[in-house]
Amino acid sequence: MKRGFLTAPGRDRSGTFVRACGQTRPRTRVLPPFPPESCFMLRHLGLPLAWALAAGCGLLACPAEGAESAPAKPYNVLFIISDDLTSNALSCYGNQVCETPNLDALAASGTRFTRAYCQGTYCGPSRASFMSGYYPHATGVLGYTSPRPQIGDRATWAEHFKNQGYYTARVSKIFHMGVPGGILIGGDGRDHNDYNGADDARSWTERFNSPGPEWQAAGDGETLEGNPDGKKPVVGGNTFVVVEADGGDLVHSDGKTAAKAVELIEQHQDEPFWLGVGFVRPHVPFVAPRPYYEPFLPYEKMTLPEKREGDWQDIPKAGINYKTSRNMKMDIRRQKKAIGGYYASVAFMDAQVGKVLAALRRARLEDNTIVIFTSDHGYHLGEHDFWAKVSLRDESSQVPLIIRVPGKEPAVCHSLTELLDLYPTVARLCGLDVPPRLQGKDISPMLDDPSYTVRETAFSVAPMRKGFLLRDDRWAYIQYGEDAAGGIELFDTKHDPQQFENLAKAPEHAARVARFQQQMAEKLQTVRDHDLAGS
Ligand SMILES: [Ca+2]
Repeated sequence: MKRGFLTAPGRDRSGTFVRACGQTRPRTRVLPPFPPESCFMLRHLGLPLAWALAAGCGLLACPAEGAESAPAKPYNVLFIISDDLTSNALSCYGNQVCETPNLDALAASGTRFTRAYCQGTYCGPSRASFMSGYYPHATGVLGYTSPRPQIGDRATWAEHFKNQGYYTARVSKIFHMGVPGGILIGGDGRDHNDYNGADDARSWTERFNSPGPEWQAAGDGETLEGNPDGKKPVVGGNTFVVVEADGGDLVHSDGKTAAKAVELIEQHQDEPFWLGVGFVRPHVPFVAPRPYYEPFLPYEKMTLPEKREGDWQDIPKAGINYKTSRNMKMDIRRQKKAIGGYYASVAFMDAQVGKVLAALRRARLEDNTIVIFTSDHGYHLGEHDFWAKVSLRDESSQVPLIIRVPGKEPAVCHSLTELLDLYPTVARLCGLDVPPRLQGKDISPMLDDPSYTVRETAFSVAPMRKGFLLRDDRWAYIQYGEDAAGGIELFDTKHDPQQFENLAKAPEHAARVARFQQQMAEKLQTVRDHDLAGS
C-alpha cells in the first residue's frame, strides 16, 4: 500500500470491506471516509489537509471512531464528461448497434442512473450550472460565459476540493469551450479568456488543453448539413461533418486528453486529486480514426428512428428543434451517415475512457477513487426529424450518469436526479462540508438504496428557445416562455415514451397542465431564491 500506513475506504488487502476508521462494515454500508464532526483536525482543516498533517506527524488517530482508528486517505474524484452524448448511444443504456464496452464495464461496477437530467440543454449553461452549483437562471449564465462574475468568491465544485487541499486539474473541456474551432487551436475558438473559453482559472491547480485537427484531420470527410448537391468542402463550425480519419487515437484531441489524464493519474497518485477529464466527442464534427467506423459501415445499414406523418402538427413552433432533417437538408442517406458518424465518435470516446480507467486500476487507486461519467446534455439522432441538442425532449435533456463509489454494490437507479446534484453529493461522499447555498441535492443515499428519492421533478431549461421542462416520474411538461406564451407540450411517457402525442390541449388533461404550470412558477421562484447578489 502506498506510503505504507493508510486504510483506504473500501476493500483492504484481505478483501474485507472497511470504513475509514478501521471498523468492518457490511459491503453496502461503506460510509464517507470519516465523519466530519468526529475529528478536530478534520473539522478545522478539511479531510485532505488533516490527512496530510496526520500522516506527516504520525498522528493517525481519530478519537470518535475508536482507539486504533486512523484517518483514511481521502477519496479521489475522477470526473469524466463527454460532450453532446445521448445515453441512447451507449450499449449499457440499451443501444444494440453502438458498443461501448468500457462504459458498460464502469456501469456494471457502479450505479447507472436512468433518469438524470441536465439543467441546460446545451454546453454553456449546463456546464456553468453543475460546476457552480446553481441553476442557469440563478447565475444568469444562459450562454457561453464563466459563472465567476456572478458567484464571486464562492467556490466552484473543483475549487471546493482545491480549498481542502486537493490537487485539482482539468484536461480539455470542463467549463464551456468552443468545439471544434477552439479545439483546433488548443483553446476557445472565439479567442476569449486567453483561449480558455468559459473556463475558471481559480478552480484548478493545473489545466491542460488538447488541440486536435478536428474537421481538418486527414482522411475521408463529408459535410452532411446544408450540402444537398455535395459541393461544399469539409467545414468547421457547429456543422454535421463526418471524417473517417487516417492515423491513430493520438492524432486527435480526445486521444491526447486520455494520454494526459493517464499521465496525471500516475503523477498524482500519492495525493488527493479531483481530476476533470473532458472529451469533446461525439460533439460535431464526427471525427474518429477509421477502425472505429467499421461496425457502422456501410452506413445504409443504420436504422433511423420511427417517422410519423403529421408528427409536427401538435408541436409549438418553439418546440421544433433548431436543427431538423429539413433545415439541414439531409436526405435519408445523409441521416444514416450522421448516425454512423456519431456512433463512431462515441466508440472512439469510449476507448479513451477505457485508457483512463485502466490507468486508475494500474495505480491501484480504484479502492479510493470516486468515478463519475456523464455528459453536459443529450442529443437527438433523428427522432421527430430533430438533430443535436437544445430540445427539451428526453433524448436531449436526459443524460447518461454513472457513479462508482468504492465499496458500493453495483445498481441501476431510476430516481430522478440532476447534474446539479453532483457537487453536493461528491462533497458529502468525500467528507467535505456541503455549502448550504448549493441548489442541488445530496443523492448519495441512492448509492446504497437505488429506490431512494430526493425530488419529484427534474428541471431543465433551453434558454435559446425560452423553454422550461419539468419531468416527473411519468409526465414531461414543457413550456415556452415564463408565461407559457410560446406554447406547451405535455407527454405521457408511460404510454408514449417516444413523445409523439402532445396532450397539452386535451380537455381531460387541462387540470394537469394547470398544476404543472403552477409548479413551474414555483420552481422558477425557488431557482431565483439564492445568495447571489444582483442576479
Ligand atoms: Ca455540449
